[in-house]
Amino acid sequence: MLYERNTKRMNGLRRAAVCLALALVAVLPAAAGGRIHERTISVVPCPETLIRRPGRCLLTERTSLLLSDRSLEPVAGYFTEKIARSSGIDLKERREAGNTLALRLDTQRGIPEEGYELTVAPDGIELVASTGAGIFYGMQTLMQLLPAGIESPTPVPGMELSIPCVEICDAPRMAYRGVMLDACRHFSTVEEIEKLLDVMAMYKLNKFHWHLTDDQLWTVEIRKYPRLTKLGGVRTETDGTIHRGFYTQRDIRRIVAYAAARQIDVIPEIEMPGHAMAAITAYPELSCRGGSYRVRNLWGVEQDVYCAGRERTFRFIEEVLSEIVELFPYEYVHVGGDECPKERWKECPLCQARMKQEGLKTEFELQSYFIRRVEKILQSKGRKLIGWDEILEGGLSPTATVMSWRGSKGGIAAAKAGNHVIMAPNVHCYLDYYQTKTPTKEPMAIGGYVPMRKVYELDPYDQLTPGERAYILGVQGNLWTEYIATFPHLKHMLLPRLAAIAEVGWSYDRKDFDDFKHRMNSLRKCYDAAGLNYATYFFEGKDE
Ligand code: TNX
Repeated sequence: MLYERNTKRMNGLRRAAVCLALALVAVLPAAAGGRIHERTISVVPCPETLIRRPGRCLLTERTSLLLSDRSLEPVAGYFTEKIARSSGIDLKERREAGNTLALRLDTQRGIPEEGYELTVAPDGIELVASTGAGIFYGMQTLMQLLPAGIESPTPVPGMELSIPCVEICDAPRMAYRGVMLDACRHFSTVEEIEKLLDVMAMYKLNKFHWHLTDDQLWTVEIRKYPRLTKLGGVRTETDGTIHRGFYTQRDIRRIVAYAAARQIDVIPEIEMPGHAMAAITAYPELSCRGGSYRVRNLWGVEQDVYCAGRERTFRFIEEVLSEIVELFPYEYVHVGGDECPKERWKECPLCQARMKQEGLKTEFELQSYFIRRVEKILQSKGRKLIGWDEILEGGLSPTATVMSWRGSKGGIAAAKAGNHVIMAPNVHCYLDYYQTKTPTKEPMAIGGYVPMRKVYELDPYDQLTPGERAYILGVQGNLWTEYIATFPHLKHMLLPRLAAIAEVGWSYDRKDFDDFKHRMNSLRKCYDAAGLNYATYFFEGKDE
């Protein structure tokens, strides 16, 4: 049954006025020395405006679910299943005497693409957005207004679905809010990745960057090159044990669909020209020297890389990317580009001949030639290229998107040059780094020190003019897995720091660490209810 209540159409101007009025009401206590948000209501990432209204709304078996549009059924289903699982309350589309939960698409109202307006009143809840994504995010907010038990995978006896009355106007500041997972150093199963996507969705993160190939493993099935996973998908560790794993194309499709149901795009990363040892082990003819290789079983980088002089290399890359773009129906493909040693190229007659022929003066320019050629391949398939900030060296293509990891310098330079940028500086965004000043009391990590506050302090717009800021697409947390061998450990590294990444991306201009801390303290109960492993340092004040 569709939603038929005769609601007033609100144009963009009127919406702006409502949001402004809400903002004024919400900000007033802050100006008087109070907090922007009422202490009892904790939403992360922080909404644009939130005001508390008197009273509460109770969802019960008699609550009618009203949808303005059939296209909202999958989004509604996602949440009704979740509500049913923990509370036993099965929200249905029906008309009885009870209150309502109304989800409405309205493209006339000027609500930004991922934004929403949520009104909780005693007689019902109204959620309006211009897209399904907006409805999804509004529902995620609603989940955080419910008791934490809503996150429980099993029924919570006697849980009342009571929600404080509020009016919320919300939209993200940044379009790209991501997490990267390295599947190569330690492999994650499909089920584990699905759990990661669930957590991302909770925080309105919308890009899953999947690091699928590296020196230590090739983890994506490519039909044309079966040895990539047969030989490149397995390594013998230094102690003789075997580490293996790869995703079949079916697995990939499953993850892509699972992510799509959570409004998450999946960005595959196929590393080149370095970090390619697993591929070269499978197909040594792609290297400068040929011969026989082994998938690397130490961390750090390998000297052998793809040969930039052979046409065979580019044919291989084109054929691999053809299958990749079929699997990942999104705008971007990440091609790595980081940490490529140039030693082999210096000694390789074919690479040197290529440099001469193309008029390239240094091996850095050869790397740039490599990436530009690959970018053309992607463009011919209608896709855009993302690379780590090393792609700046030797000359950056004007159309490439830079992911800044060696601090923010590369990203700042790229934005000033008019390139799009994703900020993932290691000093703020490396979730494989330690979380406290006493690493000996933490599980072993790669090094570094990135406590919650440090993540939260990331300023993706640092040193940029208002015009240059437009080139910053957003932010990303990176989970490299050299020292993360199990899924509980992975969650320990991810949570709660992921929440800080989300708040930087979604709520950039209203960040307030003390307020965030308070909200996180109350949302911690959601982790407990969901049975999620997380690091407790931040909650115990041990991370600063
Ligand atoms: C650098 S970040 C790397 C990765 C490592 C990571 C460890 C980047 C583009 N390259 O290969 O796993 O450091 O923190």
